[in-house]
Amino acid sequence: MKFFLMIVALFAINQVNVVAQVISPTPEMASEAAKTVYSCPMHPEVQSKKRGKCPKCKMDLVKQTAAATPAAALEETAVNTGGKLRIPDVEVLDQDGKTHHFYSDLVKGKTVAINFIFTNCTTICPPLGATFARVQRDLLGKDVQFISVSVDPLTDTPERLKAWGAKFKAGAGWTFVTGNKPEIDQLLRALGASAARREDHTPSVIVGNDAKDVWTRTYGLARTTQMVTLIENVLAGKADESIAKESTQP
Ligand SMILES: [Cu+2]
Repeated sequence: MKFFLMIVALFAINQVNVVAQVISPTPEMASEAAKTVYSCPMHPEVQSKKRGKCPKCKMDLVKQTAAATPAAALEETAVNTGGKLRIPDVEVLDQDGKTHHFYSDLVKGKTVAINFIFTNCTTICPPLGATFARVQRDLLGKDVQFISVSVDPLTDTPERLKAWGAKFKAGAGWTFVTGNKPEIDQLLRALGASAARREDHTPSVIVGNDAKDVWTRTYGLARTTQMVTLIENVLAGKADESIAKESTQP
């Protein structure tokens, strides 16, 4: 672990040096840099003035803007609503083109795992989909619903989402959600998953038991067994924060 951190640190230092050699900062750039904060999407407490990786989960730190602080946004949402995540009941379309109200039809009274994808993504979405598929198979017979919300509703038609799900052999109980952009944007904001660019979307997964009002968030690229354990705990009404955090440790 220490060795790994050293490598990360050396890599970070090296990158900074390269940047410093290429561009000599102007005063404006320096003041811009001073204002810029990079933070981990999963661990908002991890903040840095430089690009790099989160020491807790190794995710790339992302530049913090009002629109791109998913974990912080979720916390804010939870605090604003007295600890309860307020999930909008917007109209959405599933992969068969059927209309649903997001909260009342897909979430209310259920245990759900929600991730955020777009079908043209060539980076984290394929592994996010593959992980969901493995978790769904491991939880076969358990009352858990899987939901993938498109962060690119203008491109992701129901047909595209259906084809994308088929690649992962998505089973019954896995709903792919798209819809009109304003509604989907509202949904993404409420779930703390909006990003200025679709490429910057969060790899986090929201796991919740609506009946027992237990909600947590985990890293969508965590090991399958860790996500399975977390979902089983949430299904049982246990929100063990340490489980969510552990799942991001190396
Ligand atoms: Cu992606």
